[in-house]
Amino acid sequence: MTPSIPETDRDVANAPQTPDLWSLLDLATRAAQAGGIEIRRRLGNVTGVSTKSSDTDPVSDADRAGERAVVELIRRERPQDGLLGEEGSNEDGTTGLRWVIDPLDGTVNYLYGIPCFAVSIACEQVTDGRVYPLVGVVLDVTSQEVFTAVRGSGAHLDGKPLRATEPVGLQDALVATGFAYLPESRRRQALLLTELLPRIRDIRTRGSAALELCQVAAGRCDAYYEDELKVWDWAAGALIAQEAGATVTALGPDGVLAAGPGLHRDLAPLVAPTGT
Ligand code: 2AM
Ligand code: CA
Repeated sequence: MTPSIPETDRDVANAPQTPDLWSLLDLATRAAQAGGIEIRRRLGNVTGVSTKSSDTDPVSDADRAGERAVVELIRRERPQDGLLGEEGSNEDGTTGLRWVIDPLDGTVNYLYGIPCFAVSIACEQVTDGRVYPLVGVVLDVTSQEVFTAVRGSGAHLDGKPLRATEPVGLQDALVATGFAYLPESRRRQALLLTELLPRIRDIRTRGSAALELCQVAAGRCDAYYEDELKVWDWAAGALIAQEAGATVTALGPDGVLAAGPGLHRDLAPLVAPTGT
C-alpha cells in the first residue's frame, strides 16, 4: 500500500505563486528595448547633462528618459513588484520581486559617442533579507546585442548559449577593469594595477560594468573586476556571467570579480581592494 502523504505537509490551495521566469525574462527584454529607444533617440544630441557623485560622474536627460520608459512598462505589467533604479526609482513592492535597473550603463562613452553603453535590467527575489537573482538582460544599445540569463537555465546572446573561458592561466589572461569616479579611489585602483599588469596578458577597460560582465560570459575577455560599483551596474551582468560558467563573487563591499573558476582563484588575492 502506498503510504499516504500527511495532509499537514501539503497546502496546494495556498501555495505561494512561483514566478514564471521566462515571462519575467520576456518583460525584462521588452523593457530594455523600450529604454534603448530613448537612449538611441538622444545620441549625438544629449541635453540636460549634470554631475552626480563627482565632477566626472555625469547624468543626462537620456539616462532619465531611459529609466522612465523601463519603469513605465514594468509598472504597467507588474504593478506590485519592487523597483530600484540608478536614476532614483525606489519602491518596495509586495510580491518579493525587485527589478534592478541601470537605464544607461557607460554614460561617459555615450556622451563621447563611443559605441559601448547598455541598458541593464535584473529581476530578483528578495526573501528574508537574501537576494536571489532570477533573470538578467543587458542590451548593447549600439550593436543591439541582447545578453540574457535565467537562473539555472544558462546565458544566451541573441539566443545562442554563452560560455566563459576556462581554463586560463594568469599570464594568458585578458583582464577587464574600470575606475571609480572619485579621485582618491582612482589612485588606489591605479596602484593595484601596477602590480597586476606585469603578471597578465593585458588590461581592457570599456567603461560599462554591465557590458564587461557580458564580455566575460561571451569569452571575449577572461576576467573582470571592479571594486566601487552600485548594484544596478552589475545585477544583470553578474547573473549572465555566472550562468555562462564564470565564478562571480563580491570584491570588497561594493565590487565584483568574475572569471572562470581557476582564473578567479588566481586573481582573487591580487585584486582585493586594499585600505589605502
Ligand atoms: P555608469 O556609466 O552608469 O556611471 C565604469 O567604470 C563603470 O562603473 C560603469 O559601469 C559606471 O556606471 C560604473 N561606475 C563607476 N563609478 C561608479 C560609482 N561611483 N558608482 C556607481 N557606478 C560607478
Ligand atoms: Ca551604471
